[in-house]
Amino acid sequence: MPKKEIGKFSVSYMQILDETGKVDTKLEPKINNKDLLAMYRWMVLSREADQRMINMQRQGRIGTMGPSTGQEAAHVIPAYLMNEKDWFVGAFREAGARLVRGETIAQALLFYNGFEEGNKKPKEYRTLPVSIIVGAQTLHAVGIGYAVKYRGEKDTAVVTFMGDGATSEGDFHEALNFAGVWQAPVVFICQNNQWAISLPRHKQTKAETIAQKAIAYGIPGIQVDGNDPLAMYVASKEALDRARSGGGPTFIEAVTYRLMMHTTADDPKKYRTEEEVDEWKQKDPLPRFQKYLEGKGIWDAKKEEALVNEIKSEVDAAVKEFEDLKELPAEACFDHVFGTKHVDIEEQRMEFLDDQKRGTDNA
Ligand SMILES: Cc1ncc(C[n+]2csc(CCOP(=O)(O)OP(=O)(O)O)c2C)c(N)n1
Ligand SMILES: [Mg+2]
Repeated sequence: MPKKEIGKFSVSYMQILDETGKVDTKLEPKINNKDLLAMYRWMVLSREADQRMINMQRQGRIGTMGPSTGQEAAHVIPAYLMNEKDWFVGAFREAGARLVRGETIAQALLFYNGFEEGNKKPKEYRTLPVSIIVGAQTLHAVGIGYAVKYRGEKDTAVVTFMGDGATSEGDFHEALNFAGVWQAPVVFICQNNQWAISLPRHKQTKAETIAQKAIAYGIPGIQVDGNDPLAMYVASKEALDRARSGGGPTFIEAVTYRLMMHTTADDPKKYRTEEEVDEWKQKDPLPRFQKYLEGKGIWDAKKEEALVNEIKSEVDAAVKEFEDLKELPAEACFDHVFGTKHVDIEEQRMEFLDDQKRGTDNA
């Protein structure tokens, strides 16, 4: 019996707006000016909030946080394309996307200062809290996707984010497998930012691309320039349309870069070179998008200056709102462990309150 080829697989890469601001007009999506300017604004707001939070952490005004500077196109654009019926199941490096979804900067500041109130969201708000457990959220997303399908909810997609490091977790592979088998309406977006703390992408996997992992699970996968807002727009829209119309899951590898530290508790100079960071700075999604808008005649230096000032005031106001908040109850950490009151948790709460009353610090 001769051997015969029974499968042939390929992986596509998409870039529409390159580093220099040149556009591939054949692939360029038709986006109205209002949406283009709104997406740019979210990206600039995300960057400013991020930089401010790093400064605040350095000043001891908030706790540890993980910056998303440099990765704005990869998460802000898909979030912009989502609607209120869609579910957002993030990891911890999609701060801009969370702002697009309606979370406030003041809430983010609360979260990074350890206050549960930062996670308080209206019931109908289909955005899950930050998932610190690397990769776990991908399974939550598929579970929700399965429920959406089981209940026959129409026009609803679940979008989940994970990093390159998460793709080595068992959870990630189980999630992709279930999503493929169940044809769950899930859009997986891997922000491949080249690093998982100090572990470089080439030590994460021997595979040439992360996108190709989707093939093994029967899911359409694509590698996209994750610093290209237009490519992210096209890939995310296609994936969302597929999910919402019953076409099943999609996997997007967004190739991007973490320009800052892993978290404010990390010093990246210990494991990567300045040259590498400088090289990626040339691919920054913000100036690239700015050039594109200028080329379309809808942006200029004056508008940029006005936007930057407006956004700085917006962030100032959020910081003030957060810092003006009076004492928040320390026992809030017992409030949301379960959906309803639980006897063990209530016992721990009483013990904690008792300790507080006695002025001991073993709480
Ligand atoms: C299950 C689990 N293992 C380890 C950690 C510690 N940890 C936090 S972030 C991280 C690296 C994640 O890298 P990646 O998935 O690429 O996301 P990035 O931080 O680059 O956005 C690790 C190992 C964790 N939070 N959860
Ligand atoms: Mg990473």
